[in-house]
Amino acid sequence: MPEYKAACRGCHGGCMHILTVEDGRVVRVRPDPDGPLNRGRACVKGMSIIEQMYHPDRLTHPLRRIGARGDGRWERITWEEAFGEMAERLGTLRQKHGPESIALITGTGRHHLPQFWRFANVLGTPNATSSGALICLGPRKNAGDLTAGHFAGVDYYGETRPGGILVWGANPAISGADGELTFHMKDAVREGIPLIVVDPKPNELTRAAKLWLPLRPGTDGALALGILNLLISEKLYDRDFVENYTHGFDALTARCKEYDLDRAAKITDLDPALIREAARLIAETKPLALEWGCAIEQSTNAVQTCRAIFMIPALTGNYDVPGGFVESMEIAPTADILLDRLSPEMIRKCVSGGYPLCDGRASPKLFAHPWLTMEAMKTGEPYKIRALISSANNTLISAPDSRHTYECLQALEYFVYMDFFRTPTAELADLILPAALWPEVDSVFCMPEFGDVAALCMQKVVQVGECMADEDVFLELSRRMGLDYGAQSQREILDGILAELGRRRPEYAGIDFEAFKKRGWIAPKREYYGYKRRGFQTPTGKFELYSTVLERSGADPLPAWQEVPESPVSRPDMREEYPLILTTGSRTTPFFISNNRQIKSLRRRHPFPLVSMHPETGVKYGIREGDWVFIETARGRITQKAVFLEEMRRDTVSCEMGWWYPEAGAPCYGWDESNANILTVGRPPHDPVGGAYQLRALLCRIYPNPDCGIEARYEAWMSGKA
Ligand SMILES: Nc1nc2c(c(=O)[nH]1)N[C@H]1C(S)=C(S)[C@@H](COP(=O)(O)OP(=O)(O)OC[C@H]3O[C@@H](n4cnc5c(=O)[nH]c(N)nc54)[C@H](O)[C@@H]3O)O[C@H]1N2
Ligand SMILES: Nc1nc2c(c(=O)[nH]1)N[C@H]1C(S)=C(S)[C@@H](COP(=O)(O)OP(=O)(O)OC[C@H]3O[C@@H](n4cnc5c(=O)[nH]c(N)nc54)[C@H](O)[C@@H]3O)O[C@H]1N2
Ligand code: SF4
Ligand SMILES: [Mo]
Repeated sequence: MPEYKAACRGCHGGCMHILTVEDGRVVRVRPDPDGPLNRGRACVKGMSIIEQMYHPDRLTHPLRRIGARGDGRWERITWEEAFGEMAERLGTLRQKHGPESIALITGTGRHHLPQFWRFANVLGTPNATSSGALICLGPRKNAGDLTAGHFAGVDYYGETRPGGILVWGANPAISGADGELTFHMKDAVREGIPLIVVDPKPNELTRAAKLWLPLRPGTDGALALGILNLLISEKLYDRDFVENYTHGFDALTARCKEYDLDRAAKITDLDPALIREAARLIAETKPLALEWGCAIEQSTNAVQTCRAIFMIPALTGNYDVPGGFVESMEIAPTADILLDRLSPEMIRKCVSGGYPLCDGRASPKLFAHPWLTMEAMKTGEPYKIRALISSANNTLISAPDSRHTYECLQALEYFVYMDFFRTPTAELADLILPAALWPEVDSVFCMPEFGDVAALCMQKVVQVGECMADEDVFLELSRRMGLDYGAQSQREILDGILAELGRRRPEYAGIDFEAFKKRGWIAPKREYYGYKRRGFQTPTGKFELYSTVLERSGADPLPAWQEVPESPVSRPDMREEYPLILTTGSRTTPFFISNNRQIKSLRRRHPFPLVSMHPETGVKYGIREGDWVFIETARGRITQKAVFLEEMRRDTVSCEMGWWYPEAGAPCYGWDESNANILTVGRPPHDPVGGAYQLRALLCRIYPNPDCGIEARYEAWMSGKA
């Protein structure tokens, strides 16, 4: 039977698997022992792909709404009809109200992201957004670009092993390095590589750590500045790096002085001795790598916090050294997003909120602000957004302030939604399009942001129903709308990427996509100390502690920290009603954000959303372990099931994100029962640099939910009775 090598995208991806095909169906999937990143390993998400592909609820053809919006009534149509309708409706709006009246939304990193942005630019709208970008990776990536002209990650793949890993606001034993494979962090724990972990909640990494700093949520920036202050004042930094390769050390020194040990300890609610010990351990550990996550980005301090944390491994001499915090390799480019198609007038019209990293001032890439873009649908401010194209985004679950999202989506004139399954968000659309899963897509997969240590091949090995890859939809829609997409086919784009790869690395020249499918991947040897050869790719050519780009765009050139808008400190008036700090997120192995809840083999592993708290906190509010609990903020309430963790901070509860219940049925699927974003804030104030909003440090109260029917409904569904 034919076998194919294909890169898995059950998370952000990176494992190579071998797919066996029989009679046009994938019948077997096994991890490729030679996969350069996974080496024969896989997780349950990847291994459930056959169940996902042939699931009875999988979308396999386009659907058109026939009832009122959100009624749950749909009719099957052909792709021909779907493209005809989209071209006509979107074409009319574009002509009558301008391309900016059409917004696009996506989510976390998926194979077609470059084509998503390319389509937006070709259509001529500046209003492309994502419920990930501004609060996930964007701040870290931008912090890297602003400071070093580059992004960096842990050197898991080189010959030298890290001497220690600083894990900050991330749980890579579950989430992976930005979703790329969890195996490496688990290996590090097994090998006894020392960890320093900054996280308010205990987990397997905090338990394995040499030092654990359970700080008050939302105070990461103050801790980072406090640590920098100690590194500088105690002369624990790398003199050669500071003197020869940095810009703005004196200014940074002055700024950090504002965060002396006492102040940093007071703000973060940590023992000053622990912070001091952490600074010393960071300085002693060589090579030290940094593994950081979205927890530090989901607050109004996102970019400056990321900048401060980014400086820690660098100032201690671990930047781009073997086994340290290393630059991504830029093996191949991603598909060109044709940014030059947007006129300056259109760029000015972007619903960016005026944040320097969104409006083009501090970053070449334009980002519409997701919450403000939603708001424009409802209020018409600054102008009305009338149509939305959603590709890989369950907005109602993943965007902040879900009730607001619901109202805004209801106000749309035209809404196209593309996914593998019907979701709560899909039910609000006019047209639902069936997307292709990873074994049904051809692509060259590099993640320049995440280390980019290999170019991997995704390949279409079968066709399921009428499912189509998002990138093919964008290409065809451009053709139908008479837009110049700049390429005749997806294959042409892929061959172009491989040709550029061959120019950058001549040893791989001449490999086209057909040849690449047979190879499966390209994984060159890592190089280090790029900055010594060519300087830093910043305006000064140095590692910019003082950012000249931020200075020019009117933002604070130095890392800074401010209390978040909703915390026990900034809102003492709310304390009585909402006495606890709430953080949301905390990934789980079987699920990827809001995906996979209908995949029974995965759901069985983690049937219900869990809210973690200290046992004494539970008892104080009348809760026993295993109870369903109401979690309530000023925005609303949801319910999740209580877990007691002895080492948890007593003032903090942590709930899971991404929950909806396919078993509750269309059109609502229990979208507001356990969805963390019912509780979060999307409106301003935002992060002044990058527009991030508050998902991690909020105020809440908790109390028992004695009549919860979620478990009974689940049991009925699992046993096939519902
Ligand atoms: N409260 C709270 N909210 C959060 C977070 C948090 O920690 N707390 N995390 C945030 C983060 S980090 C992120 S990145 C965002 C993520 O937000 P999203 O990326 O919107 O995540 P999902 O909710 O999983 O929605 C993705 C949808 O896309 C579908 N999908 C997956 N792959 C494809 C594809 O290739 N094509 C198409 N057409 N569809 C596809 C999935 O089936 C799913 O329904 O959520 C954010 N929201
Ligand atoms: N299995 C699986 N893997 C995933 C995903 C998934 O849904 N499932 N999602 C992918 C995506 S889009 C992303 S962005 C990444 C996210 O992966 P991570 O960045 O690891 O995100 P989380 O697991 O949500 O949260 C990480 C840690 O932040 C802690 N935390 C909460 N609040 C704070 C705070 O204020 N400060 C600090 N320092 N820590 C805090 C939490 O307790 C948690 O342990 O994972 C990716 N990988
Ligand atoms: S870790 Fe990610 S890439 Fe690897 S098998 Fe799991 S879902 Fe697939
Ligand atoms: Mo994310």
